[in-house]
Amino acid sequence: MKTRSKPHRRLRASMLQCFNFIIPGLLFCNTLSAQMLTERIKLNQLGFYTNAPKIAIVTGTTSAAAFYITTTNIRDTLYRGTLSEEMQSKNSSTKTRVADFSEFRKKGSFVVSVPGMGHSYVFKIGDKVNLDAAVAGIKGYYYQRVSMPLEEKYAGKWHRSAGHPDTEVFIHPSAASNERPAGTKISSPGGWYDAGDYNKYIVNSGITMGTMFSAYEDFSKYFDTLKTNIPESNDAVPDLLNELIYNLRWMLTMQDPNDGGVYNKCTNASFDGMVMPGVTKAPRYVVQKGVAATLDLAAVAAQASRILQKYKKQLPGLSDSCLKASVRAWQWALKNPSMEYNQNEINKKYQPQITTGGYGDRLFNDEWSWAAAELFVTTKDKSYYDVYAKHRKDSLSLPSWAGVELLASYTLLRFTKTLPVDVQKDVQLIKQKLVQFADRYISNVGGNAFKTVMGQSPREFNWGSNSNAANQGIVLINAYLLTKDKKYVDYALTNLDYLMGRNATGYSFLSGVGSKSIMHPHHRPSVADGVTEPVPGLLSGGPNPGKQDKCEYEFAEPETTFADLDCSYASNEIAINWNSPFVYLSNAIEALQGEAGYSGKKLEDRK
Ligand code: 9MR
Ligand code: 9MR
Repeated sequence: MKTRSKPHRRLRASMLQCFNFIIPGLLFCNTLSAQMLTERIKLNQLGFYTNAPKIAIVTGTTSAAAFYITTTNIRDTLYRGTLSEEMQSKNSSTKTRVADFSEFRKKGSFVVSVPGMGHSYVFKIGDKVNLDAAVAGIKGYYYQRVSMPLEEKYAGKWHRSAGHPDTEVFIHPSAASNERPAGTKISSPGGWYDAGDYNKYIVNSGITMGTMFSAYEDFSKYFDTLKTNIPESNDAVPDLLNELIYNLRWMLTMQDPNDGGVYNKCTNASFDGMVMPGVTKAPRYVVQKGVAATLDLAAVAAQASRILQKYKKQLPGLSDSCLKASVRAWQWALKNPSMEYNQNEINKKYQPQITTGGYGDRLFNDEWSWAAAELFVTTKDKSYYDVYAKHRKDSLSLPSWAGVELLASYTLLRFTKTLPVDVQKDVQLIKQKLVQFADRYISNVGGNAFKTVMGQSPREFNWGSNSNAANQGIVLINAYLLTKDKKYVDYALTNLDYLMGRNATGYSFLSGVGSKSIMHPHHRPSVADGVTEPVPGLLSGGPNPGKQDKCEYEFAEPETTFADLDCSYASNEIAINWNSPFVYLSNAIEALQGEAGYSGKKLEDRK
């Protein structure tokens, strides 16, 4: 059916609702319900690009066969579509019908209306529809900055004083060395708070920085002009890089200059209460060094060094110091290859007990391969490649804080053309694997009740499940960059749609963005600042049937175990390693909307 855009051909939406019902007495009721907002229609609450696939998911059983796209006052029907057959979700008892209106290409603001059910939130069709989310996701990091006040002109109503200064941080007994005995102090200011808590963890900073530096390397032209209203916005360095440099400088302070090893974290002994940052004056510690932390810093600093070469004038010495730090970290790891950060073991030996996040990774192959790949691409020293090849696995897996090998693959693929010929051949195999990895995700969408890549298996719903959705999107974007096949962009977009509302919970998981976004994240400033709205631009962890926080949940199935409650750190905390793939995905989609364009065909017809 064609779009009815000419005014004289428009039908009254209310009449259309009623045509579906034979009994005239129902006419009035149905008109009313059509005018009521329903949360049963899940969609990207921001909207859709004009030429992109457009899908809303109607949840629950309905006798309606059709849906309508109407003006926001529900008066004028501009499009009529047929709802799909009912589908049963694999990840909960939710039943769905798909409303696919991809062929509707009118710009403006609309709602989806289903007879007998009501209408959706207002959404837009046009250009740059996800830009607010993309920019907010980057700005989220500014709000996480540790040792500086957030001024009102950048932070709006979430302005606050500086948090932890971290200029006097104790060497914990687990971290003691000859040059730095237990109880002596170092300075380790700046960086971002990890999450809803007030500690700073190198392992989690590793994947976070790598993901966003990769976003920059893949879309540098786009980021070079993107502004996020931060204190550095008027200098000659792109805002995204300035934000990353804020955390990078902190990471560098976590390296022991005496031996190149890197402390696992800068932390309180135990979690602060739900108060504003810096209110408690509990002592801060750096704890034992570890291979994961040290190799993560090696990887990040090698990548930073390569990127910041362009800014030697603006950032004198930084690129060079990063490379030095990276190589020294690498050498420390070679000398201490089995140094694991095991908090339980450490607590058996030393005081005070450290009970904040562990990020205790025991398997280092992926950190070796990632650090090696970054150092290889930056220095072109082939010996690093050999270490990479020795440690990499045969199959690809989605990145997580404990598994970073895919970041190595991305980097090698990004720079294939600059690599020696024999390495290029090897990298061709990685390309094949990555495209297969992406194709496998795509092949599952047809059977998914939400028509998203996310949700092909209940196992995807773990602590921080939303980062899985975003990281899958990155796999697809990389498949697009390698093949230039636009279908990968369309499928990546299904996961951005997921995060912005097309999911079983119906929430937009990014604070401050969307009609029904999370309001009560487990995030100390959002709880304690007295402002009704949570700090914006932060991605909630998402559905996690583990319920490790023992909060009260309304639902208990994999894709619905989510509570928008501040007690729920297992489903509704925010974290830097979850925001970063969101930043990559949302900004990649924005960067590609014009360049790649879309076919405008229905998603199902895109195979
Ligand atoms: O606030 C902490 C959060 O950042 C962590 O992810 C979570 C799991 O380690 O722990 C939270 O802190 C809770 C602690 O574990 C138990 N007592 C209550 C704390 C605040 O809710
Ligand atoms: O993201 C981490 C998740 O994979 C773990 O299962 C969980 C429990 O150890 O910890 C998560 O990380 C938290 C960290 O330990 C402390 N800061 C908040 C992080 C997000 O909840």
